[in-house]
Order: sequence, then structure tokens, then C-alpha cells
Amino acid sequence: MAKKQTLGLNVKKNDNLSEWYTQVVQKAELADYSSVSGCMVLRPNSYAIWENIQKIFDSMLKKTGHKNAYFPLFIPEHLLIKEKEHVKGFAPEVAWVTHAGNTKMKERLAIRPTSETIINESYAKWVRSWRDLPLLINQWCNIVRWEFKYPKPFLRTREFLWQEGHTVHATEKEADKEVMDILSMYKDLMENYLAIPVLTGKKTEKEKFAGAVYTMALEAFMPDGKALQMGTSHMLGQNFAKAFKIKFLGKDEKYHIPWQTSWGISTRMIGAIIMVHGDDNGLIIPPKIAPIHAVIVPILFDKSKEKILKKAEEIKNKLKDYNIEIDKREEYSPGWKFHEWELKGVPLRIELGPRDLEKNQVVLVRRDTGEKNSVKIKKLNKKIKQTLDKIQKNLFTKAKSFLNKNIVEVNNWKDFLKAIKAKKIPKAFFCGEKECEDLIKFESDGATSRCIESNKEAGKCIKCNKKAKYKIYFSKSY
Ligand code: 86X
Repeated sequence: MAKKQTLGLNVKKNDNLSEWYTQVVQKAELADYSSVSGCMVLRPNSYAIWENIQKIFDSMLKKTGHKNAYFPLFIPEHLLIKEKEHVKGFAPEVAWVTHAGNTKMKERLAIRPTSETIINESYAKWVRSWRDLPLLINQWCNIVRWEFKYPKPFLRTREFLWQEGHTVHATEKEADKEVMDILSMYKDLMENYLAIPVLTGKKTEKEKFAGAVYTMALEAFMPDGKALQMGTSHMLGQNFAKAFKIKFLGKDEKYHIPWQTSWGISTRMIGAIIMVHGDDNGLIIPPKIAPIHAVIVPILFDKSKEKILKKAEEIKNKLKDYNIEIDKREEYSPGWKFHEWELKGVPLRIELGPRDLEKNQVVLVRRDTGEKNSVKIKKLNKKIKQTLDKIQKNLFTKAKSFLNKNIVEVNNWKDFLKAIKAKKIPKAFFCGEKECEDLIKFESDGATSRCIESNKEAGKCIKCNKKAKYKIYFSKSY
């Protein structure tokens, strides 16, 4: 039977998250499929969210001395394979340009799957002395990884948008600090703007980026019990510097090999925003990243139409600090419009009818709770600020308590499996051995380590019973 095509969603979030997600993406006009499998169109509604995320994080980067630059999309093969570790395992995902017109190229060009190599080729020329350090460069760009797993808008696409930072430091200590500074900037962005709580910590040897000495990660927890990696910050040590022969003359007049970091976040985060905050009526955009803060829906009758529209404009003009939209369409009923803006996740709705006009008030409706309040127009500016703050806090608090509720400390394998089956996040002692982690994944039907919570604790590995190295979170993941 053909599915009924309605404006609203025809599946509940808790009944089928995956189908719910697909419908929200489509019906809220966030993304669309294209004729290239795995490559999605970012429609204005999601691109505007990405622009807001860019603005926020870019300003954090500028404040901490980072500068933007742009490096080529194409990476010649000899460059890409210079640092062998980082290509390991990824080779099947690299997309290549092999021809110009009908002529085969002498050397094929990779479409960047990440830019360490092309950037370090430049760094080898630019880094001469200690005065050139630290070198703190960021680039906003697109990335191509030709994956073969089933694509999912924002979460797994062959092309995506991200920022990648690549830094060079004189000492190991400074590079370590950069890795941690970026990690806390990412956490700030995710928790205080996207309203998504994250677990942060080091990755195990098995899960770290092969080109790195260690990897720090930020992990969010989705309603279906799967973790979603939201970002990574890598300590590259001297791996790339050695491969690309980067060296600098120190204050001591001797040559030294510098220390490097790289880090990234991507449009994948938009997938997390959809899944974490959305409800049965659709998307809910956290106010701090919402392209539209409030929509005014005028209740139009022939008699009072002009007055109402005039007042709506007046209200919009007074609310200069916010992005306000007036929905003037006459071919749709107010109720229809309410549903549409709810579906699209706009944090606030302002209803304005003839009775409200008489009383110099509007009805203010929260997207997250549905709560309605009559507000005097005089007090609207202040009330909107307060309410947006409340929505922002409420979204984070709800997500945070869901995360906390789902972390369970376990100390035997039976309870570990129980927790995974129940779609929770077991926290357990672990020996850190790759073979043991492989076994855990196999026997738990796909659970992997997410990030290390602490490494000071003494205990026995949840799986092999040998001496544990640390306490760590496990779960299935996207
Ligand atoms: C790992 C490492 C790192 C800068 C980040 O995680 C953040 C931003 N880069 C990225 N990675 C690869 O190195 C890689 C390499 C090849 Cl050749 C590939 F085809 C896919 C890859 N995917 C991830």
C-alpha cells in the first residue's frame, strides 16, 4: 500500500527512529537525495544551521589565534601515500581523478579524504625557525570518502562539509595543550550551543586515528542507544613531520622536529541535532543555532487583515535582536501553518489575532513544551529572550538526563551484555588490548569502545579478567 503523503510525520520517534529520521529530513526540507548515491543536497533549512555553527566555531578559533586558509581539493598519489599509517584501511574509500578529458593523467589525483598530506607539503616549506611557530591553520571545506555502507543524510554521506585544523608546535607539551584546548572548545560548542551533552575522552589503540599518537573524541548518545562520534582532536606527535621532513631551527640554533595536531567537526552534527532534540511533531532547533527564532502567524480575517499584518510588521521590527518570520500566506489555515513551523523546528511561535490586537498582546508558544502564554506586546522582547534561554536550557537538560540515565557501571560480562541489549552505555574496566576489544565487539553484536573515562582505577578487565588499564564506555555506534 502506498504511504499516505501528509505534511506531518506518519511515524512516531520511539516506534521507528530510522524512519522518523528520514521523514524529518525530507519533510522539514533539510536535505534531499541526488542522482549520485550517497551525495545529498543540503537545502537552505539545514545549510543555514551549518552557517550558524560555522560562525560560532570560527569566532572561537579566531579568538584563540587560529587563521583560515584553503588548500587544494586534489592530492597527488605520491603525497597521499607518504605517511603510510594514515592511509591504512582507508584506501578503498579514496576517490580518484584519473583523466582530463580523454587523456589519462600521468599521476592520478585523490579527492581529499582529509588534508594532512597536502597541508604538510606546504608546512615543510613554511616552517623554518621557532619564530614561525606555533602555526595554527584551519580550513572549512568539503571532503569525499567513497563509503559503501548504506548512506544516511548528515550521518553517512560520501561528500560532507567540515572544518579541519592542522597545527604545528615547537614542543610536545604545547601540542598536547592544543589537543585539549580544541577538545574543550568543541565541548563548549556542542553542549552550550547545540545543546547536546557529550562524553569526552581518549580513544583506545584500536579506535584511534592510525596516523596519530593518540586521539581524543567527543561522543553523543542517540535515542536508539547508539553513540555518534561528534568530533575528534588528534595528537599527531612527530609522525607527519618526519614523513614530510618538517624541521625548524630552535632558539638553540639546532634543528628540531616539530609536534603536530589535527582536529575536525562536520555536518554530521546536524544529524545529532535532529535525533537528540526532535519529537513526534518534527525537528526542534536549539535557539542559539536556529536560523529563525520565532515565526509570527497572523490570524487573518477579511475585516481585520490589514491591521493585523501591520501590527505583525511592527512587532517584527521591534524584535531586532532576533530573526523573525511573518507567515502571511493566505492559502493556508493558521492550524496548518502551526504544524508546518513545528515540523521545521522553529523554537517559538507568535500568534496574533483580532482579540489579541485589542488587548495589545500576542500568544507565545514554545516548540519544545507546547506551553502557551499571552504576552503584552510591550513586554515581548524581554519575554522572548527569557523563553529562548529556557528552551535552550531545557533541551540540554533533557538530553543530559537521558544520557546520564543510560550510563550503567557494570563489573561482569553478563551485565555488560544485558546493558548493550537494553541499548545502554556500559562503563567498565578494560585491559586495552586490541584482541580483547575485537572479541567484545564480536560477542556483543557490535559494541565498540567509545572513549576512556579514567585510567587511574585498579580493577579487572570486563572480558578477559586481566589487569585493567582504564575505565571506559562501550556502545554500538553510528
Ligand atoms: C582520519 C584524521 C583527522 C583532520 C580528523 O579526524 C580530523 C580532521 N584529519 C582523519 N581519516 C583519514 O586519515 C583518512 C584517510 C584516507 Cl586516505 C581516507 F580515504 C579516509 C580517511 N578517513 C579518516
